[in-house]
Parts: sequence; structure tokens; C-alpha cells
Amino acid sequence: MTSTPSDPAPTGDFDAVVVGAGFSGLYALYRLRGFGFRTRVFEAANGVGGTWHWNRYPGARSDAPSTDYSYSFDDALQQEWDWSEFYPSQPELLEYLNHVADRFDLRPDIQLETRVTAATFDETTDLWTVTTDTGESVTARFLVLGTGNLSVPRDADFEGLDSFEGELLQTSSWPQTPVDLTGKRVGVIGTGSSGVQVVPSVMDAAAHTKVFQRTPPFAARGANRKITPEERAELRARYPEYRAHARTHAPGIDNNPGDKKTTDVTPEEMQREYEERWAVGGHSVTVAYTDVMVSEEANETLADFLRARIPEVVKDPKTAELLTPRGYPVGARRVVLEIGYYDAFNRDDVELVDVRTTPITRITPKGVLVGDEEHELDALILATGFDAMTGAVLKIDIRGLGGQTIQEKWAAGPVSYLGVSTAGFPNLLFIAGPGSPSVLTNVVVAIEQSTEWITQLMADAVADGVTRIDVDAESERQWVEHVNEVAAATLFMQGDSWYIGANVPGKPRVFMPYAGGVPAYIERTDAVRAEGYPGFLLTKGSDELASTGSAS
Ligand code: NA7
Repeated sequence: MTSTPSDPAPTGDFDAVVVGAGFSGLYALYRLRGFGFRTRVFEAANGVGGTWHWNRYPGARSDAPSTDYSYSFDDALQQEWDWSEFYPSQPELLEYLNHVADRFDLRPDIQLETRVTAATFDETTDLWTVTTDTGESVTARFLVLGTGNLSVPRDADFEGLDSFEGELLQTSSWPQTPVDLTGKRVGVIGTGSSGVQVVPSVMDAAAHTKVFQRTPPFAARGANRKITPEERAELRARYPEYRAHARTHAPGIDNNPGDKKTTDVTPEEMQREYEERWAVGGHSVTVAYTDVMVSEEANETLADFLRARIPEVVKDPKTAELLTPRGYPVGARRVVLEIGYYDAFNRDDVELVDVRTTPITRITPKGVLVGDEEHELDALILATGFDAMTGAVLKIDIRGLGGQTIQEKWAAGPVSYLGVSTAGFPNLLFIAGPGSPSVLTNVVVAIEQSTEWITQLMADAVADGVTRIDVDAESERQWVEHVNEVAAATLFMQGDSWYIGANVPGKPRVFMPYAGGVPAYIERTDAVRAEGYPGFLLTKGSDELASTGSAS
């Protein structure tokens, strides 16, 4: 598309504005450029990387292997990049994403330190007006949200937090300057993935580490290791083939799912199977049997197996028991990968504080008050999670048709058609949005698939002279119903997880991701494209938009 200020047709300052420069936004920019779209990416941070820019706490790493947790769209890229470890660490992921930005010369179209605060759809021009915290206002045909599903920290609502006189740190916005915890009494609140990673990574420096645990997570063994040159060469030889194969698995990753139910095997066979997978490490143990997320009895077999591993490592029986998760199905809250977390509690200078029986009363100037016991600290690390999936979207004042806000539209929880778009907000597209497999998968696969699909839709629409892509409300209703039905058939609803918004007080309890798996989702979205986008309302504008040419 081309446009000059004197053009009579309102094509906007940009063809597309993309929000966020993490895995999603970088790839969206690459794809949109390929279609000839004039694109501007706005990123609030002072660097690219999204999650991996912000979550730079010690020990941060992906719990998907580096061979999966990386882009597949360019074979030369995957052939030339050397991952050093099985699970990629935050510094390496950030370096990788910076490499991607440079390699594809993406930076000229990325505006850093610019947060999108509002976006309003103009019904007369079919353009979005996008406003930023730097006082800029630009217009664009499309608004693509690559804002991340775990990017907005949930409010740290501890009374007295401001009064803390020590160093206050948050895993999700760790300082870019070095943090020295040497000799300090450190407290960590939260035992999800972030807390479980940060504890073993700060305890050596700290004089004493106290872990404030409300809900013990189920954990799988994170068998991290260096990747050998032989392994790398072997993988490179079959990389493209492996990538295609990974997309045929529900989580977008081949973690060796079993094809039997727990009821098809004897208890001895089951134990052996779990043990073998435990020895391999990673999430493979959680997908040994097909009925684990649908049958409570099946789920309990895995839960029992994982619980039994804890006292094998943790020597003090009382601490081991406190670390043992009970009362919710394994997998209903995200299973963490532990690398040295349980073993940390065998040290004299690491202590577990139960804040379930007696919750945190408040933060004091000197530390954390639990009941009437004050735990004095020099540094407090909050690993208290995110306002997942909708947090970043709802932070923007987005106004669609008739001035409706997205906050009004999603008041009872997010609704979308295919996780791509929501009715009444034309030309607004989500990357790996609520209603898509997103966080239940290797998220890089979800992001690539979603970005490819969305950008193709945009290119097809423009090639056809379409200026407005909206969603048919009935199609949206049916998709939401399908997402809910699929979730209802699982045990996912039985955990107070961020998947259902349970970690944020007052948030509607709705299962947000699509639990049908990557292959089913690809099949459905591919069919929608092949059939000419049923469920979307594609309107040709009166203004003549120049075609960007056919999509690749
Ligand atoms: P999570 O998994 O949401 O974990 C947050 C933790 O913080 C969790 O253990 C919470 O306990 C705890 N928390 C939150 N509020 C409190 C209070 N008031 N008192 C005590 N403990 C509290 O976030 P993460 O950052 O670890 O991981 C998020 C995702 O990022 C992860 O799943 C991966 O996908 C990557 P609770 O469970 O609410 O009892």
C-alpha cells in the first residue's frame, strides 16, 4: 500500500500498528513487511524481547526446550543460531531475540519506550487512531496486539508494601542494573514458575532465603544440560521436518505423548512408565497417559507419582510435606519445572514459610508479617504472577463500533472468534489471543501459527479491497461455546489458576485458552481460510485501497 498526505483515500499513517516487540511483535513485523504493509511497532520497554526483556531475574528460563522455544519460520536462522542449553536461559533468549531484530533489520520500524494507551476505531474511514504515552497519535488500518499473555504483573496487593525499607524486587520487572544480594536476608513470595526458578538462583549469594508459600505447585524434573555439538548437528539435519512434526502434537511440541489410558495398564506398568519419563525429565511425565486431564482417577495416579518424588529429595519430612501439593488436579495449574528447587530446602540457610495456614498479614518496614510473626528481610522478591491473557489488552482504552470499549465487551471474560478477533472491534487482531491454544502450548508455535494466519487474513483482505474485517457475533458465540465445551470436558476448571483468572481478585472466572490442542486448531483455522473466511464480516470500503499484491 502506498499513501502520501495528499492522498484522497484514507489509508492511514500506517497499514498496521503492532503493539509489543516480543516473539509476537517481531514476527508480525517480519510477516507484514513481507506483504508490503507499512508497519509501526510500539514497544513500552527500552529494548525488544517482551517477556524476556522484563523477566530478567536470576534463574529465568523457558520450560520448553530451546529447539522448540525458537522461531521456525526461517531455516537459515535456526541453522545458524547455537543454543547452548537444553532449556534456554533468559540472557540467551534475549540475545536471540535481539539477533532476530538485527538479522531481519526490524529495528527501523520499532519504536521503543512508547506505550500504546488508547485506540479508537473510526467508522467512517475504517482506520484505528492509536495513541501513545509519548503523546503521539497515528492512524492505521489494522491494530495487531502482540502484547503477550503473561506480561502485566497482577497487582501486588499486600498491605504496607510501600513501607518496606529493604530492597523490593519483582521477578516480572527485574532491574536492568545488577542486583547484589550478597549477604542479605532475602524473602521470596510466590512459588509458581518464577519463584521456583529464582529461589535456587539467589540462595548462594543470600545470607538466608525465606520462601513464602501459599500453594505448593506440582513439579516435573527440569533436566537441564548443555547441548553437545553432536546433538546440535543431528538436530540441524532434521530441523524443518521436526518443526512440522511438532505442530502435529497438541502442545505444539513432541514431548512423547503416550497413547494409552491409565486404565489400559497395570499399576506396575504405570509406575515404570512414569519412572522412565521422570528419568528423561521435562513435561513428558505429564503426558504419559491420555486420560490424565479428563479423569480424576487417572490424574491422581500422576499426582501421587509426583508427590512421591518430593521426600526423595527433601530430607526434612515436615518441609517435604509442606511442599506437597494436594487438593487440586495436577495440570489444572501449570506444572513447574524444578531445577534445584526442592534440593534448596536441604540447606540450613533456606527456609519454607507456610502462608496458607496463616496468610501474610502485611509487609512491614522490616520484612513480612505472617500472623504475628515478623520475618525480617533485607530484600523482598515478589514472584506473585500475572494478570494473564487479558491484562495487557484491557490496559489499553480500546473503543470499537459505537464507541463500545473492550473493557465493556469483555466484562464477563474475553470472547473472540478463533482467538483472532472480537465482534464489534474491526481490524483488531490478537496474536495467540484468548480462545486460541496460546498458553497451553509451546507458545512460540502458537505465536508463529497465529501470526501467520492473521497476517494472511489481513493481506487477503487488502488484496480484495476489504477495509473492514469484523466478526459475526453468532460465529463468535459458537466458538466461545466450543472453547468452553472443550474445557468443561477436562479437569482444567478445578484448579484456582491464572488460566481461569482465579489469581486476580474480581476477575471473571472463565477458562481463557483453547484446550483443543494445536492440530485441531490448525485444522479449524486452515479450513476457515480455505473456505473464504466464514464467520468474518469482510466489508469493502468506498475508498479505493491499492492492493498489496497476493499473499505468499
Ligand atoms: P504464578 O504461577 O501465577 O505464581 C504466582 C505465585 O505467587 C503463586 O505461588 C501464588 O500463590 C503466589 N501469590 C500470589 N499472591 C500471593 C499472596 N498474597 N500470598 C502468598 N502467595 C501469593 O506466576 P509465575 O510468575 O510464577 O508464573 C507465571 C507463568 O509464567 C508460568 O505459569 C509460566 O507459564 C511462565 P497461589 O497459587 O495464588 O496460592
